[in-house]
Amino acid sequence: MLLGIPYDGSSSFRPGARLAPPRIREMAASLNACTEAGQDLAAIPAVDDGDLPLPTDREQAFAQIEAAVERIVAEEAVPILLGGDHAVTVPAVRAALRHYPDLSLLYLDAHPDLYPHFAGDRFSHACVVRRILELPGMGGQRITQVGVRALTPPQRRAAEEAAIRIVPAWELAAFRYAETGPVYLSLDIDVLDPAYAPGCGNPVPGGPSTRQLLTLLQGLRCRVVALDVVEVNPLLDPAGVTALTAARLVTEILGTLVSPLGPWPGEAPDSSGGPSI
Ligand SMILES: [Mn+2]
Repeated sequence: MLLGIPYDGSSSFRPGARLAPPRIREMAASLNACTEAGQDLAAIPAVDDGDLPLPTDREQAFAQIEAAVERIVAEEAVPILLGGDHAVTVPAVRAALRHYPDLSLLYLDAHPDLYPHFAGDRFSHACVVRRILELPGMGGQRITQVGVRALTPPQRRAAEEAAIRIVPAWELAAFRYAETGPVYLSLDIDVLDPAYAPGCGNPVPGGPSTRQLLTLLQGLRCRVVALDVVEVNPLLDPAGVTALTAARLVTEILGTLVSPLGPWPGEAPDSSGGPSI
């Protein structure tokens, strides 16, 4: 179930992500409903539920996001959320965690988002993982943060204390992710190098290319039960390339939902039948 979340009231810098859902849809229309390798995504009974109408009050907006995600997961459907700034992930994970108590979080982002508060705001998009850590039933051992390259010493300590797995941008080439339980995948477009995704509020140089990230996503060995792509800012994306890239990344994640799980890319098939999940 595709759902736009036009919210950017938690952006700390250069807001505009509230405008992303229609822009991502517009650019997605130029892509075939197939993955790069030709998997037919029409095999997924997908529904686009439009954009969630949201009030300006943040507490009410978060409550509505949580309720919307709860409705989708209750039907065992996969919410595909188009943000919005990254703060929308907090109510979405809360709802998913209620339905999947053993939920893991795979968080792709240049930033660790582990500030206890940012400029006095506990629900800034810079505090998302910190708030998720506080959710009942969620522990740091179930959180993997990938592509990080903006880790301050206090955030590093917070990650270590919570036993979060941090995979910095410079270790991405060797990264493999396999998880047997349900996974919430949160993709901040700023995980990409700004050369590939310039249209975001808080870019950080030194990230992976679109090619490297696509390969990483295609290599996931897990069951994604909910996903979001956040922080695309159409005000900073005049050519639409960031929105288009977001759409492309989503199609490859959807490919992991329809394909039988095979060997890691570049590795020989496992005679035991591959990873058991
Ligand atoms: Mn970020």
